[in-house]
Amino acid sequence: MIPVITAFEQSPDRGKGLARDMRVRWALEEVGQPYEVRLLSFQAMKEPAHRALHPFGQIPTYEEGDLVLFETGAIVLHIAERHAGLLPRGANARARAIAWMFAALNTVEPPVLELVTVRILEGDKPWAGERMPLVQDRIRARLRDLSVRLGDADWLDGDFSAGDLMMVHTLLRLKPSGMLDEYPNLAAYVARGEARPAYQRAFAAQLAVFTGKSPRR
Ligand code: GTB
Repeated sequence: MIPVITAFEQSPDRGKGLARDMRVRWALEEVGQPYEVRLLSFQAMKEPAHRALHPFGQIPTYEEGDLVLFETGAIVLHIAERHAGLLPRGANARARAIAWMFAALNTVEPPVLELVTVRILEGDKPWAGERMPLVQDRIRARLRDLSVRLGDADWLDGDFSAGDLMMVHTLLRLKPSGMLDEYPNLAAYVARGEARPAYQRAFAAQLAVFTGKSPRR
């Protein structure tokens, strides 16, 4: 059964791979599972037909036969549990890889999203200039700890896993800020993720939505 995911018809990032369908595309590419994409306008995302799949009217969703999923953490975990390649075989190592997925989503991503909020949604508020350094400090605290834990390893816990996939994609959102470069091992970690052939294929596919040119496979 070929899964169908949803993505932005017109991504605000203009194909930079920052929208979260990229995580699902990347996971599917890592495990070699072909997929189809249904593109949605902002209006269609809020209509009842899509809200039946995603209660918050967002992308991405994942449909596979009778199964409908939303939330990238749940979707990537589902893919990783059903295919080889994104979770270790050993029970303890597997649990630790899943813990890194949660760490990306629950511990690292919230302050990263605050940066976007203060820049874009609150940028015109008189207090935005004062709030920015507070938000940046919270991000640096997470990056410092993550950098120490990663050390000179390639991936967070042994081989590349769904935990790294979620963490790399979360950190990518920081690239334009320059903050990642303050932690060279994290910048190299993200670059290693981006260099993976599966990432490259997923990136090309989402970029093609923006450029209108089909990706070369
Ligand atoms: N927790 C959910 C998950 O992980 O699946 C969050 C899903 C989500 O935030 N979806 C966003 C969405 O549908 C798209 S990815 N937004 C529309 C809405 O809420 O109405 C977030 C995103 C959007 C744009 C950029 N960008 O332009 O750089 C990056 C990331």
